[in-house]
Amino acid sequence: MREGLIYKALSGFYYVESEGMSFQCRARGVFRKRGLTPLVGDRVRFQIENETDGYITELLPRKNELVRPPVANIDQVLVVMSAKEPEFSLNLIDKFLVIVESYDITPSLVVTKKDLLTPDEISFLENKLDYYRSIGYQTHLISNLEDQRVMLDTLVTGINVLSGQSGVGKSSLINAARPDMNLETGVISNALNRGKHTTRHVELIRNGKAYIADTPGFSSLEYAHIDKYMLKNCFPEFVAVEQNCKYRECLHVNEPKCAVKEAVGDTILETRYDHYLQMMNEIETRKVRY
Ligand SMILES: Nc1nc2c(ncn2[C@@H]2O[C@H](COP(=O)(O)OP(=O)(O)OP(=O)(O)O)[C@@H](O)[C@H]2O)c(=O)[nH]1
Ligand SMILES: [Mg+2]
Ligand SMILES: [Zn+2]
Repeated sequence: MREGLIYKALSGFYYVESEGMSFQCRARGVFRKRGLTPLVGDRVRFQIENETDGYITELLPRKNELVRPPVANIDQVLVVMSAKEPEFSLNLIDKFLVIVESYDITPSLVVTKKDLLTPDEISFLENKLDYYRSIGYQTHLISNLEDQRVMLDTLVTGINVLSGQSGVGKSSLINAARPDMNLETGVISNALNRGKHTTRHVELIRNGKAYIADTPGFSSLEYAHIDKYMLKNCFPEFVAVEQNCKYRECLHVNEPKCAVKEAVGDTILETRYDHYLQMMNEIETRKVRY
């Protein structure tokens, strides 16, 4: 019996890396019966049939997993957003950060396509990004190959997931690190100003001690697992001041003497608070789905 890491899942096959070799594996039916699906990032035990094929017999315990993109055992999520094309959105950034925080995974923020901005736009954006730095997120505004390489120094040992809309430049970033991989990158359609979902499967690519997961761009964000008490804990700058709220269970919405509300516009960025209220509202009004 061997142990290995699933680095790619495609068309019912799991590609497992073990001791420098790659095996194309199927999962045994027992997984389906138990409702378990192996994910990219899973450590597994497998039985080999020959030099290239095998079947997975056991999933080793996961430390975490994301639904979208489907990856297990994540050490860092790089939330990738473009400065332009597709349009920059603080709203999407905040939603993304909340989702990653809700799984107790470290997020950091990468804004691409700096080269498409004027100097004024750059300083406006840097100013916003400084706020995210001040609340503890590693944040990079990058453009060309050189920036991309510098950014890759921030990868942590283990599994780093690139996550963001289609067309923001996730695969381009990996190509900067591993030109030999020659991942397919897409063009932005002019009419819609967004990507065309060039990447269609999740794949881990090794860069030294780090793995980077290239993922398809998402088209919707899933936060059905987040309730309003979890939500407020996903804003680190709220957590930092909430001991000064009058009520211990303060949700920072209508309560009097709320330290979070008092800090909005001062030390807390208004858009962050607006997006918090918006997500809170979506959580409170969401329908129970069967
Ligand atoms: N101007 C500019 N274009 C970039 C930059 N990074 C990526 N691009 C371009 O943006 C387009 C989309 O890049 P991809 O790397 O395919 O984007 P992706 O995030 O992998 O998209 P999906 O696979 O569809 O999720 C390509 O035409 C890239 O050449 C950048 O820093 N500046
Ligand atoms: Mg891609
Ligand atoms: Zn409060």
